[in-house]
Amino acid sequence: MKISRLVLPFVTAAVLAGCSATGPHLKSSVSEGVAGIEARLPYANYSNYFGYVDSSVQPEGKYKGKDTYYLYAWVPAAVDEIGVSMMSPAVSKPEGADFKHANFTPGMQKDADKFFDTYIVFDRLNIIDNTKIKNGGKVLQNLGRNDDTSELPANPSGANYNSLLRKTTSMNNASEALVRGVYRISFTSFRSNVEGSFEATIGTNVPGVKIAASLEELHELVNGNKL
Ligand SMILES: [Ca+2]
Repeated sequence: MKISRLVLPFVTAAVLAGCSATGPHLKSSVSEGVAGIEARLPYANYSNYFGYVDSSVQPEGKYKGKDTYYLYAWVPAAVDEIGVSMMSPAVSKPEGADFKHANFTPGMQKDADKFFDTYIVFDRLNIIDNTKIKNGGKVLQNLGRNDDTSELPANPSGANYNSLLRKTTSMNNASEALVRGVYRISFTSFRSNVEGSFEATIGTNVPGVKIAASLEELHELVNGNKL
């Protein structure tokens, strides 16, 4: 197997990072042919978030009339590409650097089998100053949405209802550039209620992407306890 110099840092970093959680499932848009088979390469860095939705977790908004929940991500530098995936139920266990909602462990103890059909929307917010994350902001532009993908494992019902999207930066259109700042994953479901566990994954070529369920929490993750 011959690996070109261009892709070697991608592969090496992914191996060193250990490819935890859904890392191996969420792949980049860069692919390489090996022995006649074209395969997508992993991202250099992955960040994972584990959550559990039940009646104790309130939706924060509406998307096309459906109750919608938000996750916020801090991307510390401009990136070439961002990949986002969401699977329900969570299929792996949170590890050291993974982010976790306070309701994840109690929810899993109550009913680990519960899952929903995911739908994700990915937006960039107008927050680029890390010291102002808690002040909030608004959506600058939508960067993609996805309901179902066959790239992720099927859910326990055997349906490929999990979600995955990728967005590459634009050199020509400043509003489509993936700059340092805050991004938002909205998630909901159009075939069921949002109930049960999920794991969300973000892949990029930079380390240090952080994910939280609120801007206050993200602010604290990024800036330390300096609220
Ligand atoms: Ca779906």
